[in-house]
Amino acid sequence: MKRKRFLAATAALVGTAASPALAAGVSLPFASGERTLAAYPQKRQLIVLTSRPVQLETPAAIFDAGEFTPNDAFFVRWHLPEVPTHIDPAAFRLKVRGAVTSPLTLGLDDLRTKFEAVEVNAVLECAGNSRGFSAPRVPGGQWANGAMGNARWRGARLRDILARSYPRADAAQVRFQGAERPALPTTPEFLKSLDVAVVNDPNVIVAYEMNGADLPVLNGFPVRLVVPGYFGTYWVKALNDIEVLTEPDQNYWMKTAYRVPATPNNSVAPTDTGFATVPITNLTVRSFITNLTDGGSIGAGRTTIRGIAFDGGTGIRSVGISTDGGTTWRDADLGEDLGKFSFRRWTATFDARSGGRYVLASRATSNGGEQQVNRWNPSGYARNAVENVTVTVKS
Ligand SMILES: Nc1nc2c(c(=O)[nH]1)N[C@H]1C(S)=C(S)[C@@H](COP(=O)(O)O)O[C@H]1N2
Ligand SMILES: [Mo]
Repeated sequence: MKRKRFLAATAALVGTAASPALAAGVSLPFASGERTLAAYPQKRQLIVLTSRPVQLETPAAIFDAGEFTPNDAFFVRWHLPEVPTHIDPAAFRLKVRGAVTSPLTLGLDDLRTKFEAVEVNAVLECAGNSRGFSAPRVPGGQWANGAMGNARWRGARLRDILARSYPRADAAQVRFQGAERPALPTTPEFLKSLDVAVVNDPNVIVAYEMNGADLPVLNGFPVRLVVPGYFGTYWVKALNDIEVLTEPDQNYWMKTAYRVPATPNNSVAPTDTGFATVPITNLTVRSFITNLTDGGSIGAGRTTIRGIAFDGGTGIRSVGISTDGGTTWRDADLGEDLGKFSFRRWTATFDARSGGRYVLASRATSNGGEQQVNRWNPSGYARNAVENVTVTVKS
């Protein structure tokens, strides 16, 4: 029954961009930010960045509704044009192979029943989130701030799975691949690797549930890697192959793509060349005002500013709020702590004077002491600048 429903839901994914239900567009606040909205299978109306591969952005209003991003509103990012659309959960197999003593082939039931189930609240953010705001502009998907989301992930610990394969003592990295393959033989396959120290982190899981439900097919059904604190590029979707390597991975997606300058704040000047790079790892600390929009107008009187903050895994220490464009700051009240990898809500109030104009800003500090900074790099990765939200008060 379940499987039939799933196949029906995904059938519309095959073929053209005309299949999803289209709605009116949106205009994102940067050059060429005109986008259509479309409802893909298992998704509500989301902002379409590209349709082949399908890349969908979460509208900003969703982040004001709660700390967790609903599955049907969660952003979607794939690299290769042909994404998995027909996955039979009964036929699904996850292989563990390479530099191991006992290679494994696991079905979905094995993952659910043979390993302890654990849960973690964690933000998934694309390294290129907010890239559209980079100045000067940089190539790549021109995302606004919606290539991120927070979910409660449930699954088996990666280290427990690996332990059953008895990795060899000379294991250096572990490589992950999902179900999709390139359309052309010359295109590199999408492969991502993590150091042995990272795969042994008990927070890293092979997730078969997202917010208490199956993963949407566009978010990696039936299982995906969840690497709390790390950028989304490592969170391999439709995961079906785990290979233990004895040497650092030299494949395109590790050696060439998803690298940042090995400089303070991973930042360079647009004219800089010849700098060393390293693979991107942890999320940078960020905060967003979620209930007020830039250029909007509000009523006079006591006004609530509400938002979210998160970082790369130490948790949020404080969020500063300014109503005067960053001249003065005071602390917002932090909401419930849902774990160090989760969105953390915050609120503050201010008195909005009739006819006034306020340049609002939020600035988070992590428990690790990291603050939001202005950075620029050629891929627009890890952006976490303090952004202004200017509102005018009706008189
Ligand atoms: N199999 C597979 N997994 C993947 C990718 C991909 O292209 N193929 N893209 C990665 C990147 S860069 C990101 S940001 C996240 C996006 O996850 P989402 O689509 O569930 O939001 O998936 C990651 N996992
Ligand atoms: Mo990404």
